[in-house]
Amino acid sequence: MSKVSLSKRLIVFAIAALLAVAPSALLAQAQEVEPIVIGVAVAQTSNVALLGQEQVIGAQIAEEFFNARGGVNGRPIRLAFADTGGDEAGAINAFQTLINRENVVGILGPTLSQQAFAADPIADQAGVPVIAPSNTARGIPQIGRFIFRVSAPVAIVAPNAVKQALKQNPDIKRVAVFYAQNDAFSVSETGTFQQTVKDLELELLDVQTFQTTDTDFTTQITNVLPLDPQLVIISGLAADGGNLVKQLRELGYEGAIVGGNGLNTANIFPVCQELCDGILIAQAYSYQYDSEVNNAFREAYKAKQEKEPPQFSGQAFAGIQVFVEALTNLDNRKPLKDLDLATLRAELREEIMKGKFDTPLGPISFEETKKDDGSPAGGELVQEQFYVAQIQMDPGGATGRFVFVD
Ligand code: 1QQ
Repeated sequence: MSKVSLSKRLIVFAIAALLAVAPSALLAQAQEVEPIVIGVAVAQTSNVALLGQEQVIGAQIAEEFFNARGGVNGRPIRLAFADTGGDEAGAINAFQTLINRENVVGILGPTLSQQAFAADPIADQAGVPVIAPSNTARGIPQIGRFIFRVSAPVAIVAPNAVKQALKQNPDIKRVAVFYAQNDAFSVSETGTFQQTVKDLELELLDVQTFQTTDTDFTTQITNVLPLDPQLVIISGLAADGGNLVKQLRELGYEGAIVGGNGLNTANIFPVCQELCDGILIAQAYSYQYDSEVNNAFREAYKAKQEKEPPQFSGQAFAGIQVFVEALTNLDNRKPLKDLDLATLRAELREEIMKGKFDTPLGPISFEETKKDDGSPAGGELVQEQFYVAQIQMDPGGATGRFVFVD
């Protein structure tokens, strides 16, 4: 018996003695209000924390929000956080800790697709549902039956930013593309961007590669600038992407810039400062979306952070919401207290798959996918609304914001 449960038993016995009721009855009640533990495995450290920090905030707001509304039929949830850092090994460790030590019912995470391809198979084999809050590469739900995402795939989201660049300047013809070749999401996203360039009958002048750990992009930029691009499209992560934008401008590039999902955070502002101004980024969430749950989330976020909620926070909130509502639906069908952990996890997978959820992202649901060999896989997101935002920096470049333009 652990120290915690020993002391809990002593308190229960003391209360029972005072009330002169059977201790076992009170113990059963104490057991019932044990929180349901949901794991959150995102990047709280490393460069990837520029993206992961926003997920922590979104998940914490969801925990408070749903517990204030009674949790899962009166039983509170508790989020168990495990830091993945920025790489695959960190994500695998965090998943193992949450699955085996925290005994979570499911996991929200990890931050990067690159990490998901390494860590998700572990959860899938253990029969633990995973909801990806920000994994947008092709093939994520196909990792396994227990894998879902609330982050719409790049193939659907990314083209909107290129179309918006053309709306703003219909003369654009010549396009250069940059991407981080050591990151699965960036490779997937650049494939979509390059296909979009072809579909829109633009001229793809050049494709330059870099690493997410790079800080100096002079070689790639000086290769491209003589070709006189009118649009540069970047697929990378926040620090490298922000530096690339900064150096493009410093070396004289004046045309349009489309950034991918890895640049989709105000945490790039300190990197490119006023030179971030004008970057177009497609969005799977808008704080302006008018619904009861989004208005409540927006208010809760603003009360804490004194700014509008960003996409990664909105998606993390939505992921926790899916867990809470699917658990509630399951509890209504089969009381959770009657299920062992393995059964609960397996049943939760089925509830997530068949649920409909009214989230800050709008109404969402999931559709079954298959692996390449035809065997059943996880749930791909079905979402209706997408947007485009443009970064607007204040003079001096210390502050700025995402302005929705579409
Ligand atoms: C992915 C992404 C990241 C840029 C989100 C943080 O979309 O890795 O799939």
